Amino acid sequence: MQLLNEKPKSLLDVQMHYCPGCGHGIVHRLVAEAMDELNIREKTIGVAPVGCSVFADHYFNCDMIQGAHGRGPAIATGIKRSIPESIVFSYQGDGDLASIGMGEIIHAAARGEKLTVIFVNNAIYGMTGGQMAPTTLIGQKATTCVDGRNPEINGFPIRVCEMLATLDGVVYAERTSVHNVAGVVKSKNAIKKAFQNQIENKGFSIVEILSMCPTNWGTRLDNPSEATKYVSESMVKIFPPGIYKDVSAK
Ligand SMILES: Cc1ncc(C[n+]2csc(CCOP(=O)(O)OP(=O)(O)O)c2C)c(N)n1
Ligand code: SF4
Repeated sequence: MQLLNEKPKSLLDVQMHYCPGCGHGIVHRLVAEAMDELNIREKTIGVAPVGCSVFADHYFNCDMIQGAHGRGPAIATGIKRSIPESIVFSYQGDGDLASIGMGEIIHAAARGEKLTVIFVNNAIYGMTGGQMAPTTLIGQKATTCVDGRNPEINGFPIRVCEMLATLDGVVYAERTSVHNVAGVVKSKNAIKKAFQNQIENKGFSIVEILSMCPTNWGTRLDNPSEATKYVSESMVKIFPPGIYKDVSAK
């Protein structure tokens, strides 16, 4: 019998703790597949965030370190500068990267640190129970805006890829999603490219991946497809997938 699909070697054979329908597990698999295919597992060092993916270091089969909330890019900078031959990635949620860690990500990008950033945007604080994030959509309900995000009170969602693409240190910024098969395939290619850029010693690369949080979006847990519909019907309108910067394409 021909084996068509096997677990990536860059993932440990353990059960993940994510909720049914969560996008983090899919993104983990794609990162691991990219590491396997580029044959970089043994020299890769990942920085796990604070957020639902805080246990990413229990799942990836490469060297990992856990960062304080939002500090992934600073920790990754220190690792990459002291071990330049390593491949370093920071894995972050939208609360981690775009709220408490906004200063870190902007300055790492502006400095052109040779890092790969995997940014999982699920438009909410998942781990702490569904508070509003900088990426929460207008009208989206969260525990800290129970009637829905109101721009008069809560401001507007932040488009991270568009913003970082303006910085000269950034060589690659792409937004994808994992809510359907086409999005998963594009996410995989984007993650691979973001690692490839680092292998070629280019500058800062970020992949923003729109992802589902059925638990805190109030969608039915027994029907995770309601959450994928929220991505396709609402999130992509505010956060259009696409390549926002690719210096190598010039
Ligand atoms: C310094 C600090 N402030 C606040 C927290 C509480 N906290 C833990 S996870 C989190 C938000 C995580 O949201 P996000 O980064 O979007 O990740 P998700 O859980 O949605 O994947 C917060 C505020 C913390 N752990 N440390
Ligand atoms: S709370 Fe949301 S982000 Fe966290 S594991 Fe559950 S579905 Fe995923």
